[in-house]
Amino acid sequence: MRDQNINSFLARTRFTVSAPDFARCPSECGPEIGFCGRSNAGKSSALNALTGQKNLARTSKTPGRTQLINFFEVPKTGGFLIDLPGYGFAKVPNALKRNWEQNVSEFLAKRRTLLGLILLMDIRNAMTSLDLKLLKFADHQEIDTLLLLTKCDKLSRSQAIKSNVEVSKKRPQSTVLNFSSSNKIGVREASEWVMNHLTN
Ligand SMILES: Nc1nc2c(ncn2[C@@H]2O[C@H](COP(=O)(O)OP(=O)(O)O)[C@@H](O)[C@H]2O)c(=O)[nH]1
Ligand SMILES: [Mg+2]
Repeated sequence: MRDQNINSFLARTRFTVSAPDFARCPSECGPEIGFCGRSNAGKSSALNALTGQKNLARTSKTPGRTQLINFFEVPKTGGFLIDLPGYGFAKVPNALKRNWEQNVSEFLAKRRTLLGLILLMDIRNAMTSLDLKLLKFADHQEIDTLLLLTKCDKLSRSQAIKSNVEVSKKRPQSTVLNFSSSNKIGVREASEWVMNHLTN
């Protein structure tokens, strides 16, 4: 698919519904790509950058708030982007943390239409134990994974490349991209990955 086509599909993405837990998710009706990562990793910003929309997903400077599973439809592909609740925010009460693990692991295990998972990690703090746990879980469910090393604009080019090489070595089974929503780095490649999974 050509770049222009990819952008025009993703630009039409629109919010459909939020679910508080797995049981209340809409019925499975098309290929889905999940977005997950620690709170503040840049998930909402990435969703906005990939769809070329400023306010599709709310970006926030106070992390840990979104505990809902948000569905976004990509018209004409029959597919969906799914914003999963963020994790690892220190100030979140333990009960809520357990609730997160329950929701996300249940989603990965049971959602049959989930074909791909995009894990967003701050390039300066990638592959924490929670990230690894999630990736193992995705491997086990045979869900394809794309790792976005976000905010790469915060590092020099050579430092960013070095981080990418380190993560790639640990995760040969994943696609690993350096990414910056602010500088639009990696947006084209990530969009391609999304559209390939939604349309193949
Ligand atoms: N420098 C820089 N900051 C970013 C980038 N992406 C997100 N941020 C900032 O990181 C914070 C968290 O972003 P957000 O998208 O809300 O993260 P989320 O909690 O994972 O959804 C916000 O202050 C953003 O402005 C990026 O590519 N570069
Ligand atoms: Mg967010």
